[in-house]
Amino acid sequence: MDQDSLLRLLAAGNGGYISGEEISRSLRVSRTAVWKSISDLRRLGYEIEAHPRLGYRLLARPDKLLPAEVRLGLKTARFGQVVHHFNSITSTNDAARELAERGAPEGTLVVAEEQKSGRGRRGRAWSSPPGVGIWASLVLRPPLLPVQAPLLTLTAAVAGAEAIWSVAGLPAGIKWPNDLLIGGRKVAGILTEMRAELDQVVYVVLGIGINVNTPSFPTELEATATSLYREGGKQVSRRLLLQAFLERFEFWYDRLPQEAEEMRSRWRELSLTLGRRVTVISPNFTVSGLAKNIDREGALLLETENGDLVRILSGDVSLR
Ligand code: BTX
Repeated sequence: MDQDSLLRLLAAGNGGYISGEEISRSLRVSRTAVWKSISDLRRLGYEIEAHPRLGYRLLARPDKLLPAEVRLGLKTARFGQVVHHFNSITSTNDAARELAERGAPEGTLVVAEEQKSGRGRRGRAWSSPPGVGIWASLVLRPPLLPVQAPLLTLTAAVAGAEAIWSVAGLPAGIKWPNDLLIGGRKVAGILTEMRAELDQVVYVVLGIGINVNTPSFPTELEATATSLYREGGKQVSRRLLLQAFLERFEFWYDRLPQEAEEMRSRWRELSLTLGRRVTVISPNFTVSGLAKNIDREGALLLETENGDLVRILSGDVSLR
């Protein structure tokens, strides 16, 4: 039986009873099948009361990003419609890459309660403790050239900032290329990895980590990291936030590459980097200058002291 439909019915009851007969009629399954699916949901952590005369009543849903939870009320066509959920995993990007290699459709989402070896860029670690964040990766098959792939990081950053604003009411800004900051501290990061041929992207795995209800950070991150809970003083629903992210990301993604200009101007509004004197550090060079703009492919344009315009494809920015 379709678990999503059963959950939708129970959730629509708003804590009231719905009879087994009504469920079996709407879903066109036997009463025994209903009972079996109710048991499955209970095993996943749903608290469901069964009353001999009145029927079933949903008392509590697990605070986990289970597939049925992510899909319940999700307004996307593709992003997050197929979900692979893990209680614990090494890295959602690795699992999504394997799925992509095996032909997973665009929009396939891997999400975990906890990552044991969550990654940032250049092999850096991403702290991903259980139950308090969104650690998720999407399989994408974008109609882009490999050189345009950085646009995806910008697009996801815009979607992340919009989702945080709409669900938590907090203003997150974007630090080029892949960080979201609140009050100067990192609240989210994006890791984009791709497989490409010379003239075509085969697939992209786009991973996003958002510190949602993290109460405190390891000592080494205490000064530079923050969470929505720490900024706003209240718990934020990871489910609603993930759904908002998927909806905003799909919206902008579907406009690439033809209508990328609209996304770029939204990016500029949310940017913490443009108009600032910055230093960009990458393994091969360090360059300082005034951050003037981002170009069509998502590269950062810096004006150096002697007036040269330098185009930067990747690196770590420090805002001065
Ligand atoms: P980044 O290389 O820009 O940032 C990594 C740096 O951020 C670390 O070196 C550390 O200083 C700091 N940091 C580590 N953990 C956190 C945290 N939880 N909050 C704030 N700062 C932190 C950023 O890389 C990209 C991160 C992507 C994470 C997602 S989670 C789902 C997916 N799976 C996976 O393994 N990575 C991505």
